Formats: sequence, structure tokens, C-alpha cells
Amino acid sequence: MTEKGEADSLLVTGGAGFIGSNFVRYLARVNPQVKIVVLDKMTYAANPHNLDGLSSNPIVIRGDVCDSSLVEQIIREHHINGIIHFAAESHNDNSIRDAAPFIHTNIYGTYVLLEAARSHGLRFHHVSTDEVFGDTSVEDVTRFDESSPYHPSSPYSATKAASDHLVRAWWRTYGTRVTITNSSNNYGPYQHVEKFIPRQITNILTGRRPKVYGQGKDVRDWLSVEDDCRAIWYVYCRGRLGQTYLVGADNRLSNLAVVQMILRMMNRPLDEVEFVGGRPGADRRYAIDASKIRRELGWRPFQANFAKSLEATIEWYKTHESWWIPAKQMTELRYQQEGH
Ligand code: NAD
Ligand code: TDX
Repeated sequence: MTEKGEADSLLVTGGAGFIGSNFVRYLARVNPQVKIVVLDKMTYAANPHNLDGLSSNPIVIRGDVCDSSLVEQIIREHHINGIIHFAAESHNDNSIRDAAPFIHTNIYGTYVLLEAARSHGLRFHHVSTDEVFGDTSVEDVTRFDESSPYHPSSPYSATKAASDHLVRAWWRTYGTRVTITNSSNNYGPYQHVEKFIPRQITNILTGRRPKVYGQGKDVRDWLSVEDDCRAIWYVYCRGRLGQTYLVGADNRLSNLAVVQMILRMMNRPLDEVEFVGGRPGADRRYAIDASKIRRELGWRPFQANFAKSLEATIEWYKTHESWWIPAKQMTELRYQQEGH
């Protein structure tokens, strides 16, 4: 039971993806009595092995969050009383190539789950991103907070912004018990090799050069996935209903600086970087002010030392080749076709 005695049967959408699977692992560790039902479409981004080896095995259902009758059936069958919604198409580059699955899953899928939460009176937590606020210039020193205006740039971030608006509308109109977290860039184990940090580590491990878009000046605010999972759980259990909480650990670094750290940690020369074509409409800088979740819920990052956690992430990819090798070649082929 959580502090409010709510989440003893939890539907975790997207639980076989990167953050979702880390969340299931986290929860199995800190609250093993919570029954977890994972609903995941098992897209290219999922890996069913992400959930292997848990002592309290979650129930894993392969299916689409857009399938309202399946969602209804799961809620009834498993006596679900809360939803934590991770499922999404999550990669900006893919959304630039083809926005359709993003619009379907990220917007329509969120609507289906909100309707289910409304009709069954369920608690609903929506996992969202700092990208809904757009970017700042690289030189800027300001940070986004909960009152920052929405200004998304890519098809991906526009669909996440739309889903956030739906969540707030269900709170205001129907009183559905919602919360939202908007987190900055996560890193850690089980992240797909299409994403920046795992791509560079696995490029080096497979004899490729790290690929940096443009000149590598764009800045991201890195957050360890475990710190994000804990923040999501704090907000689910103790967050004020109808509220948004921003999550970040003040680890802002240019992409080039991160790649150079990885090269150094992997004993490679710094000039091994290959600069490739940038992303159309690329966001320059994200920066998160996480004061609200710190103040209201006592959250703070446990893995605030980015270099140390990056080392651990490199070690994870070194020791989990069989996890990422099957996806690597296809991912690089796709990037090659796009000039990245
Ligand atoms: P991911 O791509 O690794 O995982 C997404 C999961 O959702 C996959 O398992 C996939 O199979 C599943 N999925 C996709 N479409 C589905 C559908 N229609 N029905 C059911 N399942 C479906 O993504 P991630 O990086 O783990 O991100 C999880 C959530 O966190 C997303 O909502 C994303 O927008 C948000 N977020 C991510 C980051 C980040 O840095 N990765 C930062 C902030 C917020
Ligand atoms: O090979 C690369 N080289 C490179 O320079 C890749 C894959 C990316 N980049 C750059 C683009 C970005 O400036 O690195 C930065 C990070 O890129 P991604 O890992 O694709 O992340 P980003 O676009 O910032 O979005 C991520 O954080 C917010 C997640 O993918 C989103 O799901 C989340 O909402």
C-alpha cells in the first residue's frame, strides 16, 4: 500500500521500455507488495528481457494503449486502481521521419487511458518531458519551471504537449485524479541504442566513431533514470492532485562535453568524434528547476554525480552486449540513411 493506501494494483503502460522497466524494477524493490500489470505494445523500443529476473514478477500484457476494450478488460480483470502512463513513441528523430505513430500513441493513447481512469475513478499519473517547454538559447541561464509556457518544437514534443493538456483537461472538467511529471533527459541501463548516450558508448564498443549532431554545442540536463523513477513514485503517492512537477538534477552539459567524457572513460582519443548533420529544428538547451518537487515532496537526486553514474552506465553496456547487439546494426543503418 502507498501512503494513501491506493496503488495496490497498478497498470504500468510502456513497462517494457527504458524508463518503464526501470520503474517496475524500482517498485518491485521498494514496494514489492504492489501488484504490477504491464501493458506494452512491444514496439522496436521495448525489450521483454527488460523485466527478467524480478523476484515479484509483474504480469506482462502485450497490447496497445489505444485499444480501449483491452484497457477496460485489464482494469476489470486485475482490479486496477491506478495507472502510471509511460507508453509513448519517444524518439525525436523518428518523429521527424514519420509523425503518425506519435500522434496515435501519444495523443489518442493518452485519451483512451484518461477515459478509462475517469469511468473507473482511477488515480492517473502521466509521465512527460521537459521538451514541452521548447528550448532556450545555449547562452541563456534561466531554467524551466511549472509556470513556463508550452512551446514544443518537434512532432514528438508537440504530441507530448498535447497529451499533457488532455491530462489537465480531465482534471479540470471531470475531476480525474491526475498528476504529471516533466523530466529532463534520462540516462542509465536499458536505454535503447538509438538515444544519445547509449549510441555513443555502443559505437565505441563496436569500433564505430561517436556521432555528434552539428557542432555538439546543444545542451541537455541529464537525470539518472533511477532518480526519475523515484520522483515519479513520490508524485504518484504524495503529489498534489491536478499538479505538475518538474524533475531534473542540474547536470547541464553540451553534447560534445558528454561525448568527450565517454571517450576519456573508455580510453579513446578525444578527436575520434565524427560531426554529422544536425536534427531539423533541433532544441538548443533544456534546463530544469526542480525546486517544487524538492520542497513539497522532499525528492532529491541520489545520483547527483554525473561522471560517476556515466561510468556505471558505460559499465552496464560493456557487460550487457547481448541485450543491445540485436538492435545496434539496424539502428545504425537507419541513421546512416538519414545522414546522422
Ligand atoms: P521508450 O521508447 O524506451 O519506451 C516506450 C515504451 O512504450 C516501449 O516499451 C514501447 O513498446 C511502449 N509503447 C509504445 N507505443 C505503445 C502503445 N501504443 N501501446 C503500448 N505500449 C506502447 O521510452 P522511454 O525513454 O522509456 O520514455 C518513457 C516515457 O517517458 C515516455 O512517455 C517519454 O515521453 C517520457 N520521457 C522520457 C525521457 C527520456 O529521457 N527518455 C525524458 C522525459 C520523459
Ligand atoms: O547520435 C546522436 N548524436 C547527437 O548529437 C544522437 C542520437 C543525438 N544527438 C544529440 C541530439 C540532442 O541534442 O544529443 C542530444 C540528445 O539526443 P536524444 O538522446 O535523441 O534525446 P532528446 O532528443 O534530447 O530527447 C530525450 O530527452 C527527452 C528523449 O529521447 C525524449 O524521449 C525525452 O522526452
